[in-house]
Amino acid sequence: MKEMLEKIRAAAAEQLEAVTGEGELEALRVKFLGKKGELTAVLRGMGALSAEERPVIGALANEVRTFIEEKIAARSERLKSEAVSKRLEAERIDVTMPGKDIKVGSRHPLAKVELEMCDIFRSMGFDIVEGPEVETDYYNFTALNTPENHPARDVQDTFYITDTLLLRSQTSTVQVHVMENREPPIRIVSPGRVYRSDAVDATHSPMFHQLEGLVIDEDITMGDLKGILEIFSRRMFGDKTRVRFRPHHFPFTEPSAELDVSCFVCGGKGCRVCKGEGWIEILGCGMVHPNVLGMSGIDPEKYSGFAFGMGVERIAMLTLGIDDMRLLFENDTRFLEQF
Ligand code: 2NM
Repeated sequence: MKEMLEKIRAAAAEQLEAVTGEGELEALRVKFLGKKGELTAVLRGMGALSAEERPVIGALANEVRTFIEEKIAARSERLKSEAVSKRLEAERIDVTMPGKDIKVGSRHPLAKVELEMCDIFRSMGFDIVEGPEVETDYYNFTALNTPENHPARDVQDTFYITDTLLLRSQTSTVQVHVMENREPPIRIVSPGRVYRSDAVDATHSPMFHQLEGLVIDEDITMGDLKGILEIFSRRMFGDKTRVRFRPHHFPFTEPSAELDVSCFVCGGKGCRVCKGEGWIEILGCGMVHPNVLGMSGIDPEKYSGFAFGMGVERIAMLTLGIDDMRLLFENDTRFLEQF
């Protein structure tokens, strides 16, 4: 029996040394120390021993049990610390490595130009008012003195949703709502998206942005219109900018005009940007038609006003120095990053 116990001790020592995981370790514990284990089997046979042999073998059996228990505990400790070292190695962080290049977003150049335009008007006491992009034909056309047979009403030009619902083709719709709901004095600009049934090319897009302005009070004259738009032009295009008003026609204003600014690239001598003209057209404007005031509940005998409208993309293209509107909509970050 002594021999058997020594054999168990040797076998346990050898097999425990070869263990590679907690599962295998537990299996060996059961094999050697469990109820049906090898050591228990030997102890069961002790009844057949003589009274002299029994305490000697008993003591040896206990010694072997303690030996195996300690081996198992030591092996378990080593397995645990090996697992920790392995994990530390796998999750090692080299704090001297260069950091990742994190891309930080920024405002779109078109949004920057729109904000700059709004800021100029805000500084002159204008409120910024926004409104719905889906409108009725009343707000987009009728209330703006645009006759039933006017070409702008055509499905060729305007996106209709139903017979009477459409995607606004100008932001003056917002100004009609304001005229209906506020008493003069009114001083507002309305920036926003507008929609026209145009094919995409370098200067057209079915969706673009406008900024329209409206001032209504007693005794507002064409002189007020000219003053405000001249100040705007100087702030937007530079102190040396000169302005020129050319007669024009819009259904919603009378008289109407277009505004040219002297070329801010060549100063008026003629260059590629102004196409040799020395002047660049930037907006349409005029004195609000008495019919427009009247339809929205403002007494044209008591009040007068001026209005203007311009394309944000056009102003952005001029000030950013680009000649294709599509660059503003493609969102190629290599282009956008330049601004
Ligand atoms: C333009 C040109 C001229 C305009 C008119 C109005 C309103 F609502 F008061 F009648 N808002 N904007 C207007 C006038 C717009 O865009 C080229």
